Amino acid sequence: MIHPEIPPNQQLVNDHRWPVVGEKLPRCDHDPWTITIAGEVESERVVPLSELTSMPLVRRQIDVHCVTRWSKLKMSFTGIPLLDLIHHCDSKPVWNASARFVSFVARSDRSHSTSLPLQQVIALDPLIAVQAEGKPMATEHGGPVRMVVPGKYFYKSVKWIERIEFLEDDRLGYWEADAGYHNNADPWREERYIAATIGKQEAARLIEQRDFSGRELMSLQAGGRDLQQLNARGAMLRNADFRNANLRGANFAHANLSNAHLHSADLRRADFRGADLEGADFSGADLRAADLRNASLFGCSFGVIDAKGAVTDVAVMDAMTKIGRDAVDALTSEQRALVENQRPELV
Ligand SMILES: Nc1nc2c(c(=O)[nH]1)N[C@H]1C(S)=C(S)[C@@H](COP(=O)(O)O)O[C@H]1N2
Ligand SMILES: [Mo]
Repeated sequence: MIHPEIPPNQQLVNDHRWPVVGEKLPRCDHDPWTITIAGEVESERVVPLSELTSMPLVRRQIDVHCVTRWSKLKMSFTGIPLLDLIHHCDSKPVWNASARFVSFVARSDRSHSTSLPLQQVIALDPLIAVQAEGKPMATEHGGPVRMVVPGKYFYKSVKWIERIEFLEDDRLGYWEADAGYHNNADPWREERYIAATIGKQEAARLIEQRDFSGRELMSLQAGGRDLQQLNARGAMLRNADFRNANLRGANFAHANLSNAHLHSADLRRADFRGADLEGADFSGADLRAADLRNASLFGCSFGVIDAKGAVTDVAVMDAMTKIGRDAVDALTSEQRALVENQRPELV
């Protein structure tokens, strides 16, 4: 269904589900949790979590939109508005005139981070959240304390926040620098990814050779191509375009096809075992005898459902199509029904 409050090409996740995306745990560290306000500020401040939670807490309803096409509307988060925290001691802002960006850094093994322009921080008024849906934030969702930034794809909301740094120049975050995620991340403008990582000529050569294994090919344009028996094992093909392509017998095992466009592709006997298919579009595709075991399917589409609920372009499956039961449960109820009607083998 299309809802006016859902940004383009997002779908609502089933009621009680909240997918875990990205890192699952904070860094193992026994020091008491603190949040450091640093960088272009008058003086660095280290705020213990206990001090933070003794400040007045607010409860807000915030719509969550993940770049892999799932949304959860009106989630209830409780915490301290970041702007309150940074005005906490003195009444004037703590940052220096030179500050133009804010970097949010996690207490995690890869020191995961993301950033926002200071003006957007002021406009969006992010929450430093300690509870979700009235319960303490679960560890895998960023507990004890995470950022929740309204109005952006959820990758701008860092889990396990421990450092908030004011910067003169932007410092790209983990997904933005390494995975080609769009730095502005506005879901209403579908700012998901930056452009392809390789040029047209190199793409043409790889398509000719039909070997993408292990390569980084984000946003590759391969619509309508003959790629029968393609070897794309372990390839990074986020946001790749394979619409109407012939991919019979292709090997996509362990590939990353999140948000890939596979509309009307011929995927008979294709191997997607262990692939990341979050947000991929399979509507109109031929998935007979395809193997999707151990693939993750959050936000996947297997048919087009219009505003009135009418269904078109349903992907074709048969009794030889293999697909994980858990993965099917993660689909929206409408998408799940489309899959179940095709009677694939649920394993
Ligand atoms: N520390 C940390 N924060 C993170 C990530 C991550 O990998 N590490 N992933 C981001 C992404 S892409 C999303 S969609 C959300 C997911 O939050 P959730 O797992 O609570 O749904 O966290 C964001 N914050
Ligand atoms: Mo995400």
